Amino acid sequence: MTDCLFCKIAAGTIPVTPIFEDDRVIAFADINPQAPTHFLVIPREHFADVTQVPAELLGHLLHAAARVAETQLPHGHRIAINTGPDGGQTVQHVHLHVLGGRPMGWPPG
Ligand code: D5M
Repeated sequence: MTDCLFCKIAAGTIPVTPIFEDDRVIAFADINPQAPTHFLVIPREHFADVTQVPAELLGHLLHAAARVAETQLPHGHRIAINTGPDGGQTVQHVHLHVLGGRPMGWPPG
């Protein structure tokens, strides 16, 4: 989608420093970090939210997030997928938040 922020990041129009990337996904630091380490994992292909993502790609996104977390966050991490207005989603291109570097509270706000 031409007016989608994360499509522009995936296409390289908006530059980011990739933490990890392959032919289907890219991971990069969140511009507004909510923890000492906070990165996003997005598919290169546009899907508005997690309900639209095919199972195999969803597995690949989660696997990529876990592999990067494993190397960067040895004490643990949280993966979150905000979805829709009640879920707090503000960018309408599915993305996994990976947070760590401090103890996480529960329940989340
Ligand atoms: O999270 C959307 C997230 O996207 C939010 O944490 C900020 C982040 N964001 C927005 N623009 C950028 C750029 N340009 N680089 C990196 N991160 C960005 P949501 O779950 O939709 O509320």
